[in-house]
Amino acid sequence: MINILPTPSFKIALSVFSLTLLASCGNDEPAKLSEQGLIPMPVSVTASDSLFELTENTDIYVSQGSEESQKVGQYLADKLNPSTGLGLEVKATDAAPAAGNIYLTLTAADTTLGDEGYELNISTQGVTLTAHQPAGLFRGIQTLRQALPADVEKADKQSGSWKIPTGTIRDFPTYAYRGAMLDVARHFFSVDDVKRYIDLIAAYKMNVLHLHLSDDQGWRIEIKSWPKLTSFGSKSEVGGGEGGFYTQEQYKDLVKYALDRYIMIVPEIDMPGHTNAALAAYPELNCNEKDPNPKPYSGIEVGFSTLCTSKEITYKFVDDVMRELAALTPGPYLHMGGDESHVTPMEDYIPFVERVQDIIQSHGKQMIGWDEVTNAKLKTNSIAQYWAKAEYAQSAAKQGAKLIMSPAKYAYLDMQYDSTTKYGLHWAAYIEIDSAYNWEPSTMVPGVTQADILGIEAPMWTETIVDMDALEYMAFPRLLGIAEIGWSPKSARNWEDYRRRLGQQGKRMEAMGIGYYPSKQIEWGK
Ligand code: TNX
Repeated sequence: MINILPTPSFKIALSVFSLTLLASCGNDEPAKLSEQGLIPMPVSVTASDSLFELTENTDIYVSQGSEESQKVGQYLADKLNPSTGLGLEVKATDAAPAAGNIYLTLTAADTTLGDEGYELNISTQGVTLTAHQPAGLFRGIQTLRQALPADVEKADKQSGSWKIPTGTIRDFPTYAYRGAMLDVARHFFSVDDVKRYIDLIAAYKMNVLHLHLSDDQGWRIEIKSWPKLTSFGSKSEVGGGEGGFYTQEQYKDLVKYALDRYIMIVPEIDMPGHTNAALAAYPELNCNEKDPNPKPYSGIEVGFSTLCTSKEITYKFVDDVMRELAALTPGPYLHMGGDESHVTPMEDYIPFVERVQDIIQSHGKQMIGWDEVTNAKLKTNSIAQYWAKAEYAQSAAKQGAKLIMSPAKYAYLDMQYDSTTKYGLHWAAYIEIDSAYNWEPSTMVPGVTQADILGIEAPMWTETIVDMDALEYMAFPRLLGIAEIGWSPKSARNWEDYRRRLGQQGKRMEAMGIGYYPSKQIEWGK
């Protein structure tokens, strides 16, 4: 429920406010907390009419003994210090600090906040952020960033004052799984690129990065027991570029970087289709080793390759790959793709998926697969990722397996905005800002209810996306809408209000250096 309560002193406050506006210089005076343009929209915002200002005396206090809270405090300091130049320090404390500070504290008592919920109290005396878990503190500091002037996101020192409107926000997510997917197989993205994407999705409270690590065009993760996957299979990509891969050390670094931001990485190895890179590296994985003997592929057709499902060596391969991936993955999920296996007969596809599911479980993980895997018998802890076919989503729900909702027509970030967009595809739809926002996971497919849905995900396929500029242009601003669909209650979402808030986010994205698509549907704030 959204709770925006004007106080009786609203009118007086408003006139004081307008006077201050006239007198201000540097950063604009902030709007009320309820008018800040927060995305995702919190569960409840109660605005009062004062301001709290960060000064040179402000520090960030965190509860003594919580190393994780300390790290969250440091993340906040690292975001605020470059632009404000205020030199906020992170200090441990066993009691609420004196007035004028920011206080991050955990409460054992308030379990209703869940793992990621938080309560943010901003008064003239300071800021108190309370959560049940450190992840909640991390989500809460993203809201605090958005309550500050947009210039706070800039990388170098800005002039102006750092005022935050007062009030209380109580907030927690609707869906447990709120993801972005990045295809690093069609075009390879470096460790630093992926880290930037992680920071950007973290700012909008997403908690999953799904990495599509293999496809026809390249294999991107070192597998020690099958070294040619990378020594041979990583050296290609769409358009003939040199490709690339992550060593296991680099991958572990990414996993840790994401975890420090309370984001889980879900690794995907696509099979039995989308496997040309593996088949070219290891001809024995083809049914007929010699004819055809696949070559590295740099086109964008799909559906022509398959692992040989009738050979035992295929399952040895899958077992080795999944074992090594499981060892690199602290989270519960391994994604086995399973999409568009057009040259695998259905009578071979079904037992293959079921056997891969067993292999994944034998390594202590749960399987995720694209919606076609519902042709097989799914375990109830397996997850189907809906992208195209309603009957597959219905089959998952009937089988008791949960769903991740990624409807291509609304959630695919590689779809063009309109026919003039310089990157992207349009096989599913042209997706303007309103269509990326105006869909509701729990009513999308008849027979699939909120209880069947683990969460949502916005995939970025990269056939036409060659670098970070293209990626950011396609992801932003649509990703903010998808993040809101995953986080905010259905009752708090409405296009006109979102449109206004997104307009305000424009200068914030600019300050973060995001080259977003300046859609004409939005009035972008100056
Ligand atoms: C379909 S969505 C695919 C991908 C392509 C994408 C391009 C899905 C599970 N498979 O292989 O990259 O379309 O939009």
